[in-house]
Amino acid sequence: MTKPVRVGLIGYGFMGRTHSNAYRQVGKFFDIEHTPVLQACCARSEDKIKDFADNWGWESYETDWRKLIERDDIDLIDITTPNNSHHDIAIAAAEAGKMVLCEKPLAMNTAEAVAMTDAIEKAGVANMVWFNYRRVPAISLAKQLVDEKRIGRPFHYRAQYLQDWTIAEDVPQGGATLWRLDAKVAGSGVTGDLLAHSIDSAIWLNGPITSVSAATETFVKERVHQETGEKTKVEIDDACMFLARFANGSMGTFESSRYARGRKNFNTFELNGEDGSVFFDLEDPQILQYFEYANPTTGQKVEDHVTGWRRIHVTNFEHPYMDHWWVPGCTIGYEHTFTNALADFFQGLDSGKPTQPDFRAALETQKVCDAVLQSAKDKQWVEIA
Ligand code: SOE
Repeated sequence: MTKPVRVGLIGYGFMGRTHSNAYRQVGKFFDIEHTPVLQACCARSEDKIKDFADNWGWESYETDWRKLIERDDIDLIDITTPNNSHHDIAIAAAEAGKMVLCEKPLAMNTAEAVAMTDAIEKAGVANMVWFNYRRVPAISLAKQLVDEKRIGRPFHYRAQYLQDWTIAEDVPQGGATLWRLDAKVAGSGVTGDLLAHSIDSAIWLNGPITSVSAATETFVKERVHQETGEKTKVEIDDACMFLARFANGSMGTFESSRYARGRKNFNTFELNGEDGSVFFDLEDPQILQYFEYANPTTGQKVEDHVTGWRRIHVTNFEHPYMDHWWVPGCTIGYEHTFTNALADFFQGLDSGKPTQPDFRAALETQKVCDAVLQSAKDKQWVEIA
């Protein structure tokens, strides 16, 4: 029997579109009891949100998120607005007893993330944070290989997240589209925006991070602010590199920049263990590279003239999520990671086994982000509590 979940989506930008698409697709591709109803969307600009609602098939719209939360025909609030609004919206939604989904990073900082997690847990409402890359089938397969103990004792974790869209000095900060460059709205630069993804994947694949040592740089010191038209100091990190120690004894390196010419959304990681390694690159998203040194069933070590890295084309029915899409060999893309995430969320409601990452998991990522920024400021290692 179908159980409708009436969704109220806040925000109509890039993420508003990816989520709307996922709500439209999920019930068609996944066998789920709880299915979304596109009940209402919300943004301050009436013209924009009306067009958005028409385009994506939302049944109604609001221009004040508090009104949306007050509506008794809404079961779930989905937050896709800029980072400085996540805290207030999430807490109000939880207190109103709504389920809450929130875009990453969870909050502007750890203090906010703690308050949000407390409110969510006190209300006991279903929740999830949209770290969508976990739902790339090749990344989920990497997690499966780790869980199957094919990697063995881990030694190294290496992540890069590179883009190049802020190199030009005349890119303004602030405003509707470029809020990611405004620290007052975004909280931080690449650390919260890009490394949060890398940290979430790292914790998922390799366990908790216990300490970090970081350096950040802001290459363009002043930019015109879109709202005031005035040149003001840029307070975000344009690039960030950090060393990490994991609780399992392995070491990590993380690098992120929006000044890596030619790199548009280059999100990679490699995990090296005693028995094997995995490597992933979002610019080659269907492929998981795997080096097998020890046979997982016999335990036999293999290194001979035909041993080498395998490029596993993650498009078979045996691979995570793929049996829900097309036929073997037919690829899926970026937008499907959001649909896969939503399917996991609704399956969690169906089974009563909550899905991950929830607010508490995202709080751990937030703590690492804050420790990274603190370390860069103090020029010393920072432990994560
Ligand atoms: C930044 O350019 C951005 O849009 C991030 O905000 C997203 O989280 C990332 O997945 C793609 O890049």
